[in-house]
Amino acid sequence: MSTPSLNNFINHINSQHLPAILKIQNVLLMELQKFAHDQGFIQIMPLLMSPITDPLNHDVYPAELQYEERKLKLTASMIFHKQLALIPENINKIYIMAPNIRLELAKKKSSSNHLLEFSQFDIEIKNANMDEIMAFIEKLYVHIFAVIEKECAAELTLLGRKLPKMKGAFPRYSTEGMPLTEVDAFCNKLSAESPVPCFVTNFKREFYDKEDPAKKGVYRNFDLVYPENYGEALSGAEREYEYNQIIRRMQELNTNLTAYENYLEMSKHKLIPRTAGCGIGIQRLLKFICGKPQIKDVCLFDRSILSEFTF
Ligand code: ASN
Repeated sequence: MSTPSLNNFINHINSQHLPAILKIQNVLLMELQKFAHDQGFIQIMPLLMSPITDPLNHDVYPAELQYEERKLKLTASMIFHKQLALIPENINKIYIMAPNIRLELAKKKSSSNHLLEFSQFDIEIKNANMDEIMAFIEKLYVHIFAVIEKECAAELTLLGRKLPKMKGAFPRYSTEGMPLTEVDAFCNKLSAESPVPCFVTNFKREFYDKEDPAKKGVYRNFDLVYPENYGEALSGAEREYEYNQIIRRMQELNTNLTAYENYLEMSKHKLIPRTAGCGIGIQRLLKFICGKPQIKDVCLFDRSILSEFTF
């Protein structure tokens, strides 16, 4: 072939490991949805554009479309739509297979765990607290790992992967009292040294993660960190839903309130329900299951940072 980029693509698409990864991905996607369905969750369709999307806790290049007179943002996460989807009576638990676009600054992020375009298995539960979400995750991981171990034994052998044991009751660590500058290093150390996934709680980040009403500066949110140096798996939280608190949190973070006009109006009229939820990075989970070093190794089409975008 004439270009290195095409050669790389052809080698990747013909690699022996790829069909095994795709088979595992297939079982993973089915089981995530089946598990949520069996627990009474309702599946919601994802959206790709909206006047508002997740402001994120880090800088990315803007991802917007112009449609007629309007500017619409490409979905960075379904966070606000998850809250709104829980407004109807009798809709209490939802999940979404949600594609997200995040145009990461190439200099700032390690490319081994970041994609510019990825998908989350996003869940949200009405009137839940973060302990209920963490308990759901523990059960989900135990289930997924058991099914994949059983149904994908041949593929795991081909990949040379022995799955770590998932027993649930993942250890929990709080960053309360820890200087902000030490939190990343703490999570990295856990990922390197813990034999099992760990929850880390209390991150200062986006305005929609709830601040503990009893302890200012402490947040009712969490990440799950994978062992074996696989890093961050997911993030989740109880959400802010009360108008005064949302405004205060937005102002603290210098958020431009104009874009959020409709959202703020809804909260002013007490129409945003109290919810908690999380989003699991699907490709990161697949990478961990398959024991691959780079996130692009588990993607049919490379969308990693510095991708050549061959196709
Ligand atoms: N999906 C995440 C959550 O539910 C938010 C995110 O992706 N930033 O908390």
